[in-house]
Amino acid sequence: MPTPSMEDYIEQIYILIEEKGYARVSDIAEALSVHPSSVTKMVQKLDKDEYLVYEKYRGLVLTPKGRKIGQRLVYRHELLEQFLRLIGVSEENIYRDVEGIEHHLSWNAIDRIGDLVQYFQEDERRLEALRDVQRRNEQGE
Ligand SMILES: [Mn+2]
Repeated sequence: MPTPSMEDYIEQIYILIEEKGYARVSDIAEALSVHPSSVTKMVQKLDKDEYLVYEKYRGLVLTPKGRKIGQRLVYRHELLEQFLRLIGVSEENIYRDVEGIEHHLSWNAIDRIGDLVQYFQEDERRLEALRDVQRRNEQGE
């Protein structure tokens, strides 16, 4: 199992490769606001654990194991953003809140949150009922 920090790197490398076709150390460092030497160190660890292969001229290539996990991490991040938006969390808090919780939930909890998001998406009236509760609570505050 990757550590939270490894998860951040795999997630970011997956996104960079999806968007640009490649992931350079400098791009990863910028995306994660860390020093390039930290990226190099982590890339070596991820290579050793077989999440990616570091090839001198081709750069970083995710292994099938790294790609599979990367895809799940991106899904988890997007689901949690959707969830927080759905329950009415302010837009300016969403990204930071997701970064704060994403590594600390079990996949079981992620799947159940997925059910809840689906529950609200399947019938518009359910979301309206939640908004009613929120309006009442705001008036009471
Ligand atoms: Mn994330």
